[in-house]
Amino acid sequence: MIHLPIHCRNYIDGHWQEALAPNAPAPHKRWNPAHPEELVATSLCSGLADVEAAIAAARRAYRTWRQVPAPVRAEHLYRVGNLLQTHKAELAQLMSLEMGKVLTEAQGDVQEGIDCAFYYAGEGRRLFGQTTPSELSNKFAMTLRVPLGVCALITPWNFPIAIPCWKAFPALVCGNTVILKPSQNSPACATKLMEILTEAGFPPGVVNLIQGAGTVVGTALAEHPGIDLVSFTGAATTGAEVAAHCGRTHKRVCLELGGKNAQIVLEDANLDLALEGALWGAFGTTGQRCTATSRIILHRSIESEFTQRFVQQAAQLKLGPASDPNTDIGPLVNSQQLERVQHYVALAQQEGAKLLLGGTALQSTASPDPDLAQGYFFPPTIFGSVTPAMRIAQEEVFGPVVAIITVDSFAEAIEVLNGTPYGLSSAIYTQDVNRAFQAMRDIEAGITYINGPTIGAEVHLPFGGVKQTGNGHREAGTAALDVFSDWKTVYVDFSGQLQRAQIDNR
Ligand code: UN1
Repeated sequence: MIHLPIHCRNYIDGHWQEALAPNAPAPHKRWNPAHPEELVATSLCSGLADVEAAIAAARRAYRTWRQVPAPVRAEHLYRVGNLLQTHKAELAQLMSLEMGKVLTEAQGDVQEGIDCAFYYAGEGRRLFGQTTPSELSNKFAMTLRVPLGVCALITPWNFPIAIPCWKAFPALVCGNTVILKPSQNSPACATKLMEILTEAGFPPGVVNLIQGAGTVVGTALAEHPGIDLVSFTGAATTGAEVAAHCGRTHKRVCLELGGKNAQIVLEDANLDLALEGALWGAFGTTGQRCTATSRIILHRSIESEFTQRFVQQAAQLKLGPASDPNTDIGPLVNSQQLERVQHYVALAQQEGAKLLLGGTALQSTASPDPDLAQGYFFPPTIFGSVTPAMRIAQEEVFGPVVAIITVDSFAEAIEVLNGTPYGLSSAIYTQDVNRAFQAMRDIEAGITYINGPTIGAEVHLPFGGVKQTGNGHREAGTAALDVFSDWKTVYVDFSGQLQRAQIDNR
């Protein structure tokens, strides 16, 4: 049984605390997006004093945490994994109330955190460097991973457990200390995660949490010289601001931004499979994934059959509160997100796209189900007759809206897929092995699925994208270790003499 509302405080230097400034703004209120009259959480609107306190604590803790052997650091993560497992059902229930993810998917979100904990715990015994011969005799050369310092993790609401875990666990196992700044839309999930981290026994200052509304805390962290790295997941526009702040103090910044992910369906595809993939990819998580399928590129020969069946199947999906086990599609996260989706639907119609399904928020329909009348529900929405240059085919919507584009050849499909500023995830359905391999090579995206939906990346593989989806870094897998550590090169000369390198005596 979860008692609401949850008051979400900061966790700094091993203590839960209120905002430090005496005149801090009143706490932010987070409402259940299915029933916006139900208060789920209140969270602190922290200010600069809280940021300073967290950075000071994290810097102090870093001096000793970095000296703890990596396998011992990793033992904390094994405990975290077990605790997440114990609290999985409760966390999933809270997530569905707080940000509207349906229960099965919310459990999947927590499971991603659990997988991540065990994966990076294992990495604690595998932080391998390299050894190499020196060009001089009686000299030895090697590389080792060293931590960066204090890492600020600025995380979104759409994966409120998994994404903080993706960032925090590799950071911690590498020997960094962390400050988590979660979205104001999911403060309670972050609070519960931090409670689990404290129970796992991290020393004071190693893990810290600052709640905040708007950009005050994020900007302060990104500008502060006491932060060594910022890892940010969120909108491309915010990402550009974070990067600009980080640039002024030359700190490392890892950005995971938007997507305009496409699924190609070729003429030889298994249509049943492609339809299932499209439904799940476009409407799972109410389309609020950076990996969501927001374009479907169809070969003209199967366009009519695919579209007809897709519209028919999408129309069967059941909207409802995320905590109801019969719900397929939960609400959007808040009223701003609802307005954004409505804006894009109107825009697509103005551009000449043809609305084939959905398009109207439940709040605005004539006889809404009384139980759903107040929530931010938006039905599966499908546009046909979309051309690649339309804004609905270029810009990220972050909702249950998908644009169908028709093409005449495989080459055209790839060209259309690549023709956006983003490049996160992608999918192609074909039975032709040659085309599958060509697509693997030619699609401009960080992730390509062959005969699978654009969503569902696994924690032990690199995650991230090309072009404006990010700045070249990858999360997850061993790639994340490169984000959260530096390479130190060590030369050991055991000749007993001064050997001069770069003097040409060969
Ligand atoms: C995101 O939407 O920001 O690949 C992350 C997926 C999930 C992660 C999505 N494992 O769909």
